[in-house]
This record gives sequence, C-alpha cells and structure tokens, in this order.
Amino acid sequence: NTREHTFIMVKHDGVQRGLIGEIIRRFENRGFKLVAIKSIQATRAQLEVHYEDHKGKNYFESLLGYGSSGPAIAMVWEGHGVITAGRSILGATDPIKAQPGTIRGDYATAIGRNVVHGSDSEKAAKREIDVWFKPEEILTWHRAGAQHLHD
Ligand code: YYY
Ligand code: MG
Repeated sequence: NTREHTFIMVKHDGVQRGLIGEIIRRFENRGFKLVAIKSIQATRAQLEVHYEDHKGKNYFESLLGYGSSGPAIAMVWEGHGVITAGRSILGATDPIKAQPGTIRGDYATAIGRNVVHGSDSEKAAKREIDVWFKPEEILTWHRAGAQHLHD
C-alpha cells in the first residue's frame, strides 16, 4: 500500500534541541512523502487520546505534563511500509537501547526526552492522525520522478 500513512511528531524536546530539520531530512532521504505538517501546542486532553494505551502507567503524568509544556511539530508521512520503516528510523524507545544511526540512538538523552514519536501500528496511526489533523489537512500529491523510487 503506497498510500500507507504514519503519524510522526517532533516532540517538544526535539524542537528545543533544534532537530526538526534533521528528523524531516531522515524521512525525506528514505523517499517518504510529507502529506501534512503543522506546529502544535498539545493539550492534556489531546495527549490523553494520543497516549491512551499508556493510561495508568507511572510515566503517564509526565508524558502529559512535558508533552503539553511547549510546541511540537506534527506530521503525516506517506509511503509503502512507512509505519514499520518509521519505527526503525526512530529507533528504540529507550535511548540506552537505541542503535546509533537511528534518530533516538543519535540524539535522545532519556526515555522521557526521546525527541520523536512514531505510530506503531495501522490502528494507532489512524487514531493519532485523527487526534492532530482534520481530514482536509492531509494532502495528496504526485512526486515527479516517482518511477525512480518504486517499481
Ligand atoms: O512508541 P514509543 O514512543 O517508542 O514508546 P511507547 O512504549 O509507546 O511509550 C510512549 C512514550 O512514553 C515514550 O516515547 C516515552 C514514554 N515512556 C516513559 O517515559 N517511560 C517508560 N518506561 C515508557 C515510555
Ligand atoms: Mg508508542
């Protein structure tokens, strides 16, 4: 499915660290297509839905607190296998375990400051994109020279 979508967010620590361009570059370099992007000031209510699988965890309050403390960049990336590939571009959640060459392996400093978010399944991608974007904000466009990226 070349129209597969994933939700990628440069979290507030990533914005503070000046990593917006670096993160976008890594997805562009892999040939993925940016179909939506905006800066957001997340509310606790939005983060509760975004992180609903983590309700009740001991780190949930800090996810909501830090996540709503300043701006982040929300994006939708498109491409064949972008959900799985996006997770490998990000690297492991815990920066101690993240491989060098991944965003988190190269830049993250702590599990609660791991720079970037990426959907981990089709279901999560759908829910997360719904939290942060209206359907009309997700664009469809044809890349010139697409035949050189895919057969
Ligand atoms: O999807 P991913 O971000 O890689 O990790 P999740 O297990 O879904 O956790 C979401 C988010 O929660 C993680 O990026 C940091 C935070 N977190 C934490 O602060 N402490 C943990 N032990 C686990 C997760
Ligand atoms: Mg997750």
